[in-house]
Amino acid sequence: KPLMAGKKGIILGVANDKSIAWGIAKAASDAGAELAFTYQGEALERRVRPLAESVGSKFVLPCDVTDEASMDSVFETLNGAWGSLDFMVHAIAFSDKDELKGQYLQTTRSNFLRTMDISCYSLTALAQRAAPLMKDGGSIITLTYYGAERVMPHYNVMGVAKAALEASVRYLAADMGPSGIRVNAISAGPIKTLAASGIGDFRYILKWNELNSPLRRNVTIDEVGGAGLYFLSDLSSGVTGEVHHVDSGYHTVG
Ligand code: 0WD
Repeated sequence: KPLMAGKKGIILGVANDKSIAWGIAKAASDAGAELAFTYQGEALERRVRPLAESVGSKFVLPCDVTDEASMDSVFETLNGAWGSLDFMVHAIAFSDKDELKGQYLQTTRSNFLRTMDISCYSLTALAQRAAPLMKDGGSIITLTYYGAERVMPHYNVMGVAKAALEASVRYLAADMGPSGIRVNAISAGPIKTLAASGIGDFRYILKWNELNSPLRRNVTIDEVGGAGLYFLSDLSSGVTGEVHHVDSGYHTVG
C-alpha cells in the first residue's frame, strides 16, 4: 500500500510550480495522499488552482494568515468535508523586501512585527486550528533557513523570524506530542523561488552554496519534497521537534 494512502493534508504556501511547498505536495500526492491547497490573493489563485487540479485536489481555498476569520473558514471547510486531518505543510513567509538588503540594524518596528506575524506566529495560529482535526495524531512541518542559526547577508529580520519559528517548532512539539501530533522543520538550502527573489544578492548566495557545500550543488524542490514525505509519513513516527537540513550539507561547513 502506498506510503501516504488514506492520509489527508493541507498545503499552505504554494505560489507557483517553483514553490518549495509544491515540491512537497507532489511527493505527498505521488505517495497517495489527498491534498487541500490554500492561496493568498486572486493573482496566486490563478497559478495554484491548475497545480492543485493536476494532483486531483478538490480543495483550493483562500487563506491569509494575518486574518483569523480566513484561517477559521479553511479549517471549517476541511472539517465539513473530511472530518479529520493527518498533516499540514506551512511554507509561508513574508518581509518587506526593502529590509531584505543592507543591515538588520535598520529594521523598522512595523516590518519587524509583520515579518514575525506572517513568518512565525502563523504556524502557531494554524496549529491551533489543525489540532482538533488531528484526532488520530498528525504531522506538521514548516520551512526554515540557515539564516536562523548564523548571520547570512541580507536575510536580516527574516533570520530573526526563522529563529523564533524554529523555537516555536520545539514548543509546539512539546505541547502537541501527547496528542500524537509531531511538529518538525525542514531547513532548506537556497532555491530560486518567488519569495527568494526578494532577497538581496540571492544569486550570489546560490553560487556561494554551490561552490562551498559538501555536495557542491544546490538542492531542488523535489529533494525538499523527499524530506517532506519522510516527515509527513509514518517513516518518521519517532521524530518531533527536529530541524532537519536539506542543504547539500552547507550547515556543516558554513
Ligand atoms: O531559498 C528559499 N527559497 C528558501 C525558502 C530556503 C529556506 C526556506 N524557505 C522558506 C521560505 O521562507 C518560506 O517559509 O520556504 C517557505 C516557502 O517559500 P518559497 O517556496 O521559497 O516561496 P514562494 O513560492 O514565494 O511561497 C511563499 C508564499 C507566498 O508567496 P509570495 O511570493 O506571494 O510571498 O507564502 C505565501 C504566499 O503564497 N504567503 C502567505 N500566505 C498566506 N497569508 C502570506 C499570507 N499573509 N504571505 C505570504
